[in-house]
Amino acid sequence: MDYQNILVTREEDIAIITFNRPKVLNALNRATMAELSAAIDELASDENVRCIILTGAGEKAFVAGADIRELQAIESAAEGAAFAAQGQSILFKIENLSKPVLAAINGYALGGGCELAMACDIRIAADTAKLGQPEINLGIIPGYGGTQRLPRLVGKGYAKWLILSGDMISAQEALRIGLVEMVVPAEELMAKARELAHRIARKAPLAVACAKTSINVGSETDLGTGCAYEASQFGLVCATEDRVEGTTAFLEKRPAQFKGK
Ligand code: CO8
Repeated sequence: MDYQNILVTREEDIAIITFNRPKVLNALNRATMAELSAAIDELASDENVRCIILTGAGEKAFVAGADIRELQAIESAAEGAAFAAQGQSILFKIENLSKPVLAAINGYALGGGCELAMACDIRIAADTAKLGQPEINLGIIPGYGGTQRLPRLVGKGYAKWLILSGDMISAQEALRIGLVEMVVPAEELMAKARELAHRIARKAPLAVACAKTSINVGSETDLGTGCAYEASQFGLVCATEDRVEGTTAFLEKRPAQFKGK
C-alpha cells in the first residue's frame, strides 16, 4: 500500500513503521492514524513479520501528539468523543496484535505520542527523548487512553503528576518511574531496537503471542482469573509443533528451528 504520512519497511523477520511528518514533529492527524491502522492490518497478516518497531522520522520527535490543528477544529462534545474513540480503537489494535510492537522513542513522545508508546509492548528511549502528557496546557485531557494506561504503567501518583501538571520528563526520569523500559544513547537507539526485535522474532511466534495475550489479559483481571487464562494459553502452546521442537532441540543440545506451527 502507498502511504503518505508513514514509512513501512521490512527487514528480514521484522517491520519498522516510521511516522514521517517531521515538519510538525510527526503529529498524528486523522490521515496518519488511518494509515497506521492500515499498516498494522497489513503487517498482522504478513507471516514473515514477527515483530514491529514504531519510531519517528527526523532528529527531534517520536510523535509530538495529536495534530493540534485538528483538535482546534473540533466543534462539539460528540465530535470530540468520537475522535478519541476512533484513535483509541487503533491503539487497542496495536495492544491486542498477536505480534509484539516496540516503541523506539527517538525524541518527543508527547500527548498522543506518549499514549501510542504506552500501547506498545516495550518502550526503548533515546537518552535525548522527552515524554509527557501536556494536554492540560491546551485545556483538554489525554484522549488516546493516557488517563488509563499511564496509571497502569507507573501508578496513580506519577500519572496524576504528569497529567495534571503537563510536565515533560527526561528519558532517565521516565525510566525511573517505569514509563520506559530501557534508555540508550540516541545514536544506538535503532540498533538496540532492531537487535531486540530480531531476537524476539526468532522465538516461537505462537508462544510469543500467547505470552503477550496472557500478560495483557492477566493485568486487567484478578490473579485467579489471570492464572486460569495462562493455563489455557499454556495448553494451546503445548499443542504446537514448536513445543516439540523447542524441548527436543534443548535435549539434543542444538538450536531450535521454530516454524510458527
Ligand atoms: N500538532 C500540530 N503541530 C505541531 C505539534 C502538534 N502536536 N507539535 C509540534 N507541531 C508543529 C509546530 O506548530 C511547528 O510548526 P511551524 O514550524 O509551522 O510553526 C513545528 O511542529 C515545530 O514545532 P516547534 O517550533 O514548536 O518546535 P520546538 O522545538 O520549539 O518545540 C515542542 C517542540 C515542545 C514539542 C512543541 O512543538 C510542542 O509543545 N508541541 C505540542 C506538544 C503537545 O501539546 N502535544 C499534545 C497534543 S494534544 C494530544 O496529543 C491529545 C491526544 C488525544 C487526542 C484524542 C482526541 C483526538
